[in-house]
Amino acid sequence: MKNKVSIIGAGMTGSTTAHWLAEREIADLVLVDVVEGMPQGKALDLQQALPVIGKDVTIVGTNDYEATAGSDVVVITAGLPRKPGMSRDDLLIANAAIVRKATEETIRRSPDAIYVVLTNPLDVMAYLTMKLSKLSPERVIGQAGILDSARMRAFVAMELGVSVENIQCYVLGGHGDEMVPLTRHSNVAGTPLREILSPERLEAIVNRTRKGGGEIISLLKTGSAYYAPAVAVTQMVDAILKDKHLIVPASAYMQGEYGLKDMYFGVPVQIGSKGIEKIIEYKLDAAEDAALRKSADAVWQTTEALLSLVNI
Ligand code: TXD
Repeated sequence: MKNKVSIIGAGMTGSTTAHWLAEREIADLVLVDVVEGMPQGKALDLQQALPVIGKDVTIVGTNDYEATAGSDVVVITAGLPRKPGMSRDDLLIANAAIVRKATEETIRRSPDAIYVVLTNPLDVMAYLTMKLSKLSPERVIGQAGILDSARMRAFVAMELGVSVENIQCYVLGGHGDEMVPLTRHSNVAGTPLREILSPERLEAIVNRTRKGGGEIISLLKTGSAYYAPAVAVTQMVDAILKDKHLIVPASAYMQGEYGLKDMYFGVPVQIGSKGIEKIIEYKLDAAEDAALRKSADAVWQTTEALLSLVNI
């Protein structure tokens, strides 16, 4: 029997995730959106691309959650971006309502699913999904760290003219401006980044990584990044469906790890068929620890704002 992945929100990241996943031929796909005709049209278009690349999966586009029944993985990308005049709290309320609906409609049809959440504010929306679904925390994972680390890897590759395959970077913390690129743990074919790049160049790469999402938003003018976020989700779904025990940074529920509790936060995790199998605790130096705490404070503030605005 084929696996089934439902993607809620067939916008830029949702439909691009469907594209990357279809290429891997690892699951039948369902795209759900509130806009009438749009998920149906995108699904049909993508379905018609598959004869050319020789992939046999079924892609359904719909406005009805019924088609999501029995999903192995549910990906939540539904949400609104911030519009002029909208505060972060306004966005929080709007996206919390959307994520609530997506979670409630999917969990009763797919009680055994693993959830991968993408909607912003990411760490808090993953928290909300976990609370509303009443799933155990390891079954709800937020995507941020693979993307942020991939951005840093791309910048290092561009700087050094080395294959991206040789570059490992680890960005932890919340998915926001306070994220923590761990330069001490990042390397090029085993050689620490700090031994290859000058402190100035490294700092420039760290700063560009932190602002990586904003750089793309200001270039695109409408909307935000979608190729890299979508392929990051795809890697997580692949690791779940193939039970890969893959270690990547992702947003996970903290139960004392890194001294944090009752919040979602970006840390190294091991992903397999049951979701998060393990949270890995790096030994951090004082500067890394301080940066992580600052990032955690920012996520905690948004989590508290959610709790004051939304009943869960
Ligand atoms: O790495 C990350 N975590 C991020 C997160 C990287 C990129 C995008 N990030 C966030 O994902 C972004 O800030 C948004 O909160 C979500 C979705 O971003 P995307 O770029 O895909 O936005 P779009 O193109 O506007 O798509 C959102 C879709 C759109 O088609 C809406 O009609 C739909 O969500 N939508 C809904 N679908 C189903 N159900 C409901 N209620 C609903 N409301 C809106």
